[in-house]
Amino acid sequence: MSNIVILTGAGISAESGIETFRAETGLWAQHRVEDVATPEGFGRNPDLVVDFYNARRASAASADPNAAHVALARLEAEHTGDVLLVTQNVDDLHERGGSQNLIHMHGALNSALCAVCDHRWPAPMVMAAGDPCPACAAPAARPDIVWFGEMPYQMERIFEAISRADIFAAIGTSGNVYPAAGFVAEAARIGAQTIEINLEPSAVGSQFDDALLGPATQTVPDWVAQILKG
Ligand code: BV8
Repeated sequence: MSNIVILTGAGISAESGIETFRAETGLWAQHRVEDVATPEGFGRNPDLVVDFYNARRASAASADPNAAHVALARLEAEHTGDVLLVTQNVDDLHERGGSQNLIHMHGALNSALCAVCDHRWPAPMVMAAGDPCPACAAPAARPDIVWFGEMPYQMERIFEAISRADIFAAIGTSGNVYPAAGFVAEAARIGAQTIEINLEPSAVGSQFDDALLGPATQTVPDWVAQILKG
């Protein structure tokens, strides 16, 4: 009975029509990271940042989970060992694809956060800078997103799961952003078998034992079927 930890990135949602970050036409080609994905950027121009996430919330709402999301939910449902899904993605396609044991380590578009009292509530489709917090009434609503320089969520729980992993898989992530890109090194250190599932090798591709190259809607169902066959 093997325990599995899976890390996903923007590539698993690409075939659902959601833009990735580092493709030529990707999100970071259209916006400066410093302006839309840092606390400093939010401080400088909260309207720009809130609008950036409003647009992404709308595109996620009009997208559907694809065969890769559904295959990971099947793995969680049918595999006899533990399956933990850690996503860097802020869309809700894993949930809508049926995954339950899931950590959004970089936050979620559907959640709002109070910058004053840390209260969280379901985000409206259109958030405005200065929206009042339902708990403390401060005009301090912000997207519940982990920006650069902020601590990703549930890191202890993630490292605890990696410490018990027999298999670590990274799917659709370019391996540019830390600490997520460092998970494979930790998995390898404790002796897990590591596999990278991507269109092409990532920045940390050389650290994986195995690779499955191709579009996630083909490679992920194949990989899940292989795991479930035992
Ligand atoms: C932190 C917000 C510290 C949400 C994002 C070393 C250690 C620790 C930190 C650092 C370090 N070195 C540098 C840092 C700082 C920084 C960092 O990593 N910088 C990088 C750029 C060098 N890290 C941080 O700031 C992190 N915080 O470390 O805090 C700390 C310590 C104490 C106290 C306080 C703080 C925070 C990182 C989170 C930042 N937030 N986004 C949002 O807007 O969405 S990052 C952003 O990039 C997204 O979250 C995204 O998920 C993430 C990674 O991108 P990918 O998902 O990989 O997407 P990408 O487009 O890059 O790649 C897509 C891949 O899919 C490609 O490989 C492609 O081939 C593949 N693909 C495409 N289509 C398909 C496909 N694969 C299969 N099928 C397809 N069809």
